[in-house]
Amino acid sequence: MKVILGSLILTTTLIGAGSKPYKGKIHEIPGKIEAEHYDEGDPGVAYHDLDKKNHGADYRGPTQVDIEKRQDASNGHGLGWTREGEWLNYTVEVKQTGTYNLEIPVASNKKGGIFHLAIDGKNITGPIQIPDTGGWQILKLLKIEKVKLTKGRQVIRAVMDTKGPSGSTGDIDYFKFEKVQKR
Ligand SMILES: [Ca+2]
Ligand SMILES: [Ca+2]
Repeated sequence: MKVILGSLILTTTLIGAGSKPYKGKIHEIPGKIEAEHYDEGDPGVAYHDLDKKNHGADYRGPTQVDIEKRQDASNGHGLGWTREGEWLNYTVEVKQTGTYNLEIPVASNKKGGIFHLAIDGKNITGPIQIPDTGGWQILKLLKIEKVKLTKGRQVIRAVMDTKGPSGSTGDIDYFKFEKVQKR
């Protein structure tokens, strides 16, 4: 029992440790988080990328994550070449505890895979399936409703769970959180 407890404590300590906000700027929620603005830090700390070759644009200098330059994307860039098992951290400041709706533009040639967002290892969105959007160059907006968030600074992790017939999880432009207003 002690061994199991020990490893649980270790896991909790490691999540988010050493993962630092991109350019020192914490993402604010409500707000838009560019997928290409994942945290700074070493591989295995701020992100995990499986592609040996660094695909795409030289947007952030030395990083293994594959960032694609695309004119139709917000900030002119998005994540590309996402693989099953990859993940990225985003340090955020949630301004208000409550329920949020989430918008995520994605692209996939053939059906993509499933991903989710997590905080401290807890899945906050449930499985998000990336559909066939009609091609890698066609972004479609996914809407995820009723994501519960607690006020404060925390690390959101985007986790690529599976790949689809496309061979990838899918291209991701940004994550936009909007607070659900009570009526
Ligand atoms: Ca990759
Ligand atoms: Ca983007």
